[in-house]
Amino acid sequence: MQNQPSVSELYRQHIDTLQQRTREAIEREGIDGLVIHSGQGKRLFLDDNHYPFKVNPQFKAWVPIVDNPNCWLVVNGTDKPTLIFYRPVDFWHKVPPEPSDFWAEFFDIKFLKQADAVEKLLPFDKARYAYIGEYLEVARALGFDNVNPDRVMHYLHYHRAYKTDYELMCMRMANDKATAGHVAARQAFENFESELNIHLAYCRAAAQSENDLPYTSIVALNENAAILHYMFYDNQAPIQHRSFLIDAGASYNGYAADITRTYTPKGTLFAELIERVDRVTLSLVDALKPGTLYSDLQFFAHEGIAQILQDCNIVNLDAQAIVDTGISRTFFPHGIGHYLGLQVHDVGALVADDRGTPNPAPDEHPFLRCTRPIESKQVFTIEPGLYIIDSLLKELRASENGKYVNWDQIDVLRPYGGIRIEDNVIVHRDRNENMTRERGV
Ligand SMILES: [Mn+2]
Repeated sequence: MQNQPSVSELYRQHIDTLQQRTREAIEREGIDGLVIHSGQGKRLFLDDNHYPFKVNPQFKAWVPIVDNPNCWLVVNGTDKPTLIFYRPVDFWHKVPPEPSDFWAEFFDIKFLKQADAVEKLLPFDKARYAYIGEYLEVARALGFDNVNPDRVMHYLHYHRAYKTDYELMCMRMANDKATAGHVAARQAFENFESELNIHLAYCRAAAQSENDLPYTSIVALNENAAILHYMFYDNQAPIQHRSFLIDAGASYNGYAADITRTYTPKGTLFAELIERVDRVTLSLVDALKPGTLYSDLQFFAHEGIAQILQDCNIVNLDAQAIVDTGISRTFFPHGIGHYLGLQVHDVGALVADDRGTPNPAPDEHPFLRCTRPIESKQVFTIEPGLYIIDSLLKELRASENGKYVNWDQIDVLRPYGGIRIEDNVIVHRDRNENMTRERGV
């Protein structure tokens, strides 16, 4: 076994990669550099409270500061990047300490005491720089005319699909935390806890507060598992714990994990369905290979789900016909997965090139979130599902194809809601690394 490179060494290479991407992006745009804004606090309407701060992903791509608004980066791909670090005198809020982490040595750090005094720390010739951030009125007031230019954004987003070794390390750490949460959540389900208590058990084991998590966890018992984005935590335990779907992640240095599991006691048809969907997930992970189109996995997934619907007598057709008639889409109505990284649904996935030429999802699978060929250094989720969604089934029942469905089986399955099983996978040149399974979840 070779010695593992240190975090500092991995980060040095990461910064080198970002510098090189910046050089290319600003050359294409014909400018001298980028000014990247971490963001600002956002106040609630008619209130003096703030929403939780969510940092600009273009900012956290450079530096793992996710909790400090009013910071700025000035980068040109050649000079050492400048970090303008906000440290107000403030007895109301926590003031971040002076940076001393592994990343600090890679920046020229300037301190900013007052958010609105940043102008004199920014480059003088604003016309030669582009502002990258959310606050367009702030950019204009500071004198930036070039704001989030398409050419730059397309270039950066496209190349962000190729993760650096530092980023892969961060994503493994995020999977460490999330899988610890999943183990605890499963235990809480087996202890017949409420959705809220399961959620709290998850946060405690992942050692993250709700604001640290990369997205709102889905913690769904019984029928609620059929609601794809169920974001409610019932504080009453149900009378019966038939099934449990949890879609929950964790963050590390700004990088996300995004994992889903579904559980039920052994011995039922639903338990068999979970086992079968799990096999579909694993076979799709095996199909992730450099050179394959990610969209092909969407078709493989429908074949797999259709086979289950046939084998378990849910639909009285053969698997190919279940796909061809579109019936499989009633049971699996979402995309097979997405890029994962600084954002849970990471960017740059629906384009043909680094100019941003659109390459949208096919008409029959509008929710597919990636149409690029699979390449090494990319990180994907794989998340097939099988759900009993009444609104979609109602349409199916009223259609020509309604006669093929075994509605008695639907009635048996309805109280269990649905199934989704989602892994996080790094594609290497010669193998896949299933970060989630390797952690025993
Ligand atoms: Mn996902």
